[in-house]
Amino acid sequence: MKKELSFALNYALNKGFQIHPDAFKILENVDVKKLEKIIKEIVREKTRQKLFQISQDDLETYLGIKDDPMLQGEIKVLSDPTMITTGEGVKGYNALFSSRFNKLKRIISDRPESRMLKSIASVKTVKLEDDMYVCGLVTTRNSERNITKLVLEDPSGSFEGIVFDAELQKTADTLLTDQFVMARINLGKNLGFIIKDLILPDIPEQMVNKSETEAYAVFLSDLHIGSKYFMEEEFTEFVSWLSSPDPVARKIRFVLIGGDIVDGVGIYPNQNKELVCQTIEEQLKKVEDLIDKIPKNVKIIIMPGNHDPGRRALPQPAIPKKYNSGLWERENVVMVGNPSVVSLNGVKVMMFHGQSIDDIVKTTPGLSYDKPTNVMKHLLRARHLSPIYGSQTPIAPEMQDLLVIEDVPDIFHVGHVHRAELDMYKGILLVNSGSWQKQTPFQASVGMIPNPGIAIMVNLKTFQVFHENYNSNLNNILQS
Ligand code: D5M
Ligand code: FE
Ligand code: ZN
Repeated sequence: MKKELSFALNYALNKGFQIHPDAFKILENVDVKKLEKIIKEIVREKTRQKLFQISQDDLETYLGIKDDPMLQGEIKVLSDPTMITTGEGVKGYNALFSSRFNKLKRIISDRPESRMLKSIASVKTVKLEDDMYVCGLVTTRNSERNITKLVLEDPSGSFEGIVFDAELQKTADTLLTDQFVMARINLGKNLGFIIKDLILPDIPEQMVNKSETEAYAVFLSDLHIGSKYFMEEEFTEFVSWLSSPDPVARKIRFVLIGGDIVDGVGIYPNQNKELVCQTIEEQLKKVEDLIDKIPKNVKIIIMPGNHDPGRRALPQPAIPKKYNSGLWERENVVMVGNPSVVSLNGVKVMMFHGQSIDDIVKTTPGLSYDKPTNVMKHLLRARHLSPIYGSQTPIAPEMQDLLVIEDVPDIFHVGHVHRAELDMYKGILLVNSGSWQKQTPFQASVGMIPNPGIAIMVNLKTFQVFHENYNSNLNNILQS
């Protein structure tokens, strides 16, 4: 028994108190630094009442940890790609890109400038005197010393424009291939088009939805269960904290897992040498065992990432039942695809594993792995979760582009890059939930420094953010 605990027990016994076994269980879970103060105050209060027994109820009342039955835990899945119908070959890709264009054109039509929008084919034929607006997907971006050339495409055709303005060039240089943009254009002296302004769909400033009660959500991702670098001890400690008397733990009603829940099998060469569980079934069984330690009044949302079983191309359906029906059958578990939008007591959370970050940091000046929330802002401005087609992130030829950010979320939850980080953008809380896997030899070889072992928690009524750090090597971990 810890010395602080035996001190507390002896203190109460010496004052003539009895301690009920259920109360003892709670004391065992209390932070040892707080034990002395707690026991002395309870003894003083109960001595005053002339009641010499300490019960579970006494402790729960003192610690404010009674689970509040009024705390809501209502979850609705608002958007989930699990039941998608995939198109075929070229036909599928045409449908995908025309859906992308149409959805984003609808989004940008809220802008006043869009009343002056013309099709690309038509601006080529009319005599341009005033500025005109066109919109399209970026097919090429070429930066030379002091100009940037852009090629945009809409259903009527494609057009090349040149950016001369130095400030505007900075914006142009951050445009991603296949991203949607609106351009103000004019005809230059030698009949080329000059781009005078670039307008992104972006997010309007808005009021976020909040929960009526103070329920908390925990944001996790990249557990990599099955990998020998999975921080099993720390994660188990965190899971037992969820049933501890800590007042924050007692208010948790949701746990969101944003992908890479397992390390998978055959994901990278020679992976088997870095696995402690060699099959998907074994890995998912371990997930089940850990999840079973979470209190049953907590809803757990599980979304896949690039290491989880099932389809690799985006959008990804939920982890298929055939690998572990137990997860699908649990009453407190909700299996969703990647990306998904869920409502937690009315707060809209958009969950996306974040595969596209790899492609974006490679081609965009100013963006890097150590500030993933900056990439998340970029995605919100583009109103698309994975604009670049044909790079490392596989995208399936769906009839609809389900990666367009149609609904503005209140919280945007991403993982993948193994760096826990928080930020805000136009009232939206941005959470990158880090990881529970130590730095792997691969990550070390490319200089990626993860900050694993941090659980981010959000009070859904106030949007106040907390975190629990289980990584003894990290002190100041979150920039916000
Ligand atoms: O990815 C964790 C992070 O490591 C993510 O930012 C991508 C990066 N990563 C992982 N494997 C590779 C390869 N082969 N090339 C480049 N970057 C990589 P995770 O999804 O957890 O493996
Ligand atoms: Fe990962
Ligand atoms: Zn990943």
